[in-house]
Amino acid sequence: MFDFLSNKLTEVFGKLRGSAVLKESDVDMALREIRLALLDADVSLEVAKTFISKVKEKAIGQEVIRSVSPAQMVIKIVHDQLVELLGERVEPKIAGRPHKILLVGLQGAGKTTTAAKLAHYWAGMAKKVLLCSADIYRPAAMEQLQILSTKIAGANFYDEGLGQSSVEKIINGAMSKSTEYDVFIIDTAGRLQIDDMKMAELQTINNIVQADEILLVADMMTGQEALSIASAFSSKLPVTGVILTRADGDARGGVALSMREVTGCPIRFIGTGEQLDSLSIFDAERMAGRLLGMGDVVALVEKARQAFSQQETEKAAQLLQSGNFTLDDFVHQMEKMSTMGGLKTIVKMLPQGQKINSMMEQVGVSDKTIAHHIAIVRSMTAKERANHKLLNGSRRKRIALGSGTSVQQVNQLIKQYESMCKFFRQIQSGGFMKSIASLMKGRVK
Ligand SMILES: Nc1nc2c(ncn2[C@@H]2O[C@H](COP(=O)(O)OP(=O)(O)OP(=O)(O)O)[C@@H](O)[C@H]2O)c(=O)[nH]1
Ligand SMILES: [Mg+2]
Repeated sequence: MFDFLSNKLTEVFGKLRGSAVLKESDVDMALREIRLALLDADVSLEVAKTFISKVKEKAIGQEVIRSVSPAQMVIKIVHDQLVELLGERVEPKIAGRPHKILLVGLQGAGKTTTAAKLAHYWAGMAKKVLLCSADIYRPAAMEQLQILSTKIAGANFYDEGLGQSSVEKIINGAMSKSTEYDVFIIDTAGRLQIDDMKMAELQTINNIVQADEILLVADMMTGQEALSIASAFSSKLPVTGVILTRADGDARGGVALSMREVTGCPIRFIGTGEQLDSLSIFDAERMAGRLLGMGDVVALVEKARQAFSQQETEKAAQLLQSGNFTLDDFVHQMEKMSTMGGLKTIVKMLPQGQKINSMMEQVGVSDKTIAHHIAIVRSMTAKERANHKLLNGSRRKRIALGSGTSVQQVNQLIKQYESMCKFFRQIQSGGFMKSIASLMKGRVK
C-alpha cells in the first residue's frame, strides 16, 4: 500500500549506496529527498519537517556499525524514527463492564463495517457484545448493522423495534440493555461534511454513554483531507484512537503518519478488506517496514549489531584486508555469517558485494558448503588450522574421515581458503579485476 513512498525512498537510498563513508552532504541530500517523498505521499508539511529534524539529530554523531554500509545505517535510523512517530502497538483491552466503544467519522468512512469487525474481534475473545446503531438518518443504515450482527456468534444487535423517534431514545435504551454485556459498540451516522449539528449530536451521545473509547474511523484514501477531519473531530470530542480503513487499497502511507501526529492518538487498527475478519491491530514496526520497503535491511542491521561486537568486527575487517587469516578465522567468520542469515546477505553489505556474490556462486561457496567447511576445520589439529601448508595427503584423508566428508571436499575447502586469502590481499592492493581472475583459477571443477 505504501509503494509510492517506498519507491521514492529506494531511489534516495540507491544514491547513497556505494559511498563508503556517510558524509554530511550525503545525509543532507538524502534527507531533503526524504522530505519531498513524504510530502508527495500526503504527509503534512509540519509532520515531515519534525520527522526530518529528528532523523538528522539521531543520524549525526551516531556510529555506523562496521559490517553495514552507511546507507543501510541511515535506513535503520529512518525506520526507527518512523516507528517512534507512528507510535507503539496498543493491545486492545477492556476497561469496564460493559466496555463502551463509540465510533465516529465521515460518511462512508467504514464505521458500520468496522463496528461489526470489532464485534467479531471481541466475540472471538469470548466476550458478549452488544451492537447499537444511532444512524436514524440513512435508510437501511440500522438494518445494515443488524444483518452484519447475525453473522457474528456472540454478538447481539440492539433492536428497539420500529418507529425509533430519536437518537437519545435509542442510546438510552441500549445503555440499559448493555449491562448484560462485556462490550458495547455504538455505530453513528456519517455526514458528508463536518457540521456543528452532527458534532453536537455526537457530544450528546457521548454524554449519555461516557465511552471508554472514542475511535475515529478514517479512510486511508482520503489523503490530505484526513488531517482536517482528524483535527475537527478531535477538537470536539475526546477521541482516544484512530482506525484506518481501506488499508488494502493503494493509499499512500502519509495518512497514517500525519494522522498519528495531528490527533496525538494511537492508531489502533487498520481495516484491510470488507470481511469481518479484515481488521488488524496496528503495528508501527510493520507499518514502518512496509512504508520504507526495506525490512530486510533493517533486520540485517539489527542482526549485525547482535552478532558482531565492534571489536570483533574491526578484527575481522583487519584480518580480511590483510589476507593473513588462518583457517580458524576463516571458519569462525563463516559461522558468524551463518548466524546472521546467510552468506549472500552479508556479502551484499560489503562494497562490491554484488560482484563478490556472483563470483562466490561460481566458485561454489554457498551456505550449504559452509556446514561442511566447519566440520572439516573442526577435525583439524590446532597446528594444522594455524598453518594449512602442513596438510599433506594422509592428513587430508584423516580429516575427511573425521568430518564425514571426502578428501575432495577437504581439497576444495583448502583451495577456496587459499583463493580467498589471495583475493582479499589483491583487493587491498587495488587489483580488483586481477583478484577475480585469480579466484576463478582456484575454481574447483
Ligand atoms: N476494501 C475495503 N473496504 C471497506 C473497508 N472498510 C469498509 N469498507 C467498505 O466501505 C463501504 C462503506 O462502509 P460502511 O461501513 O458502510 O461506512 P460508514 O462509515 O458506516 O458509512 P455511513 O454510515 O454512510 O456514514 C462498504 O462497502 C464497506 O464494505 C476496508 O477496510 N477495506
Ligand atoms: Mg454506517
